[in-house]
Amino acid sequence: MYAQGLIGADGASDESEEFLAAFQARIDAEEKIEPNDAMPEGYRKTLTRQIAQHAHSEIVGMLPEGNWITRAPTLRRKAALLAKVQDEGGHGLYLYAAAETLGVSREQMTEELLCGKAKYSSIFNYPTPTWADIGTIGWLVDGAAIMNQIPLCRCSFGPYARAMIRVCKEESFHHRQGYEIVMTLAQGTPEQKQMAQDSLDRWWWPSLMMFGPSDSDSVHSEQSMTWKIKRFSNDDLRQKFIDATIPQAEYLGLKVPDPDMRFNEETGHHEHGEIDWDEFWRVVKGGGKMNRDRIADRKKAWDDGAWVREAALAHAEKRRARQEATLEAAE
Ligand code: BYC
Repeated sequence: MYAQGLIGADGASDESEEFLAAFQARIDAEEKIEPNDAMPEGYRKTLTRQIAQHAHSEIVGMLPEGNWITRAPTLRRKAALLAKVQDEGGHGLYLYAAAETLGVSREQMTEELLCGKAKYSSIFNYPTPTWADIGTIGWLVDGAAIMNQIPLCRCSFGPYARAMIRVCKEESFHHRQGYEIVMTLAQGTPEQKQMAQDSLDRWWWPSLMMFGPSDSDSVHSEQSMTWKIKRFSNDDLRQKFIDATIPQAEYLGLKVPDPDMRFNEETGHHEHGEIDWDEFWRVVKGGGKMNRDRIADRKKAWDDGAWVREAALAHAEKRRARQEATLEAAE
């Protein structure tokens, strides 16, 4: 009767019924689980998977926008974009640190990303051909991220929940700066407005796909919700995002590229047309326009940064040796 809450995410568990029931009771009582607490192996694995994927997404998510830092139209835009991309790097680092508390090393996660084995959000495999894409990413991608991540501030695993509080505050600034870019374009010349519309056309469906497969195809949702890692299903969050975003598009005088989108007076929700799940899975499996470039760019950044890591290690070693020598001299 309780079984789906007791089995590890890998479908197997060595833990006793009593242990698993006591763990679930802590979750049900809204207690936070901390790194040194006993936890089912499935819980540890699910969180390691999700947090690592989330960290990779933040790190790869720097690339589509980083591309525009040198081409931002004004100094003000450039400063804001630079700060946003740095924030994303910071989010990646908190999240790698949160995943490390579960026993996986940063080196392992980095290695997996660089050899193309790790998953990261499908959204970052699309190109950013115009400046409007920087606005649209802030408006839609960060908007979707906030919808998905606010509930993660109440995740049952303490380090993840705490990291998400700061992440969400920063995402909310990103969302506003993106919306303001799109608003400026939408209220500008006809060409600028068209640029904003074209960008919305490109990013609308990929943004809906960010929330993951529909509930019927989401393999992890049920267990993750029982463990209070996730608080809402993929479809529920997608719906909340659509309901919040359609009025924003209307205010801008832009139209989402979905001929079937309609407002249902009875339910109070905007109903969307069919999502192209074949495209989603193609991108998730590495077939997106930018998958290969993203990993190649990350690898180049990693290789180019080798001297910084080596210098930091050499400096730490020098300090340690100096401290040891001082201690020995004092003895
Ligand atoms: N892209 O059973 P499901 C950001 C995979 S960062 C790729 O529903 P789950 C931002 C899923 O991993 C954005 N893969 O899984 C950064 C699973 O595969 P595996 C990222 C996806 O975990 C910079 C399989 O499909 N946000 O926002 O219960 C700038 C079955 O899915 C995707 C986070 O990571 C996808 N879109 O639910 C701006 C938030 N969706 O592992 C913004 C935290 C699903 O079995 N993560 N898959 O091989 C989550 O909330 C959940 O992991 C998801 C998926 C809702 C994404």
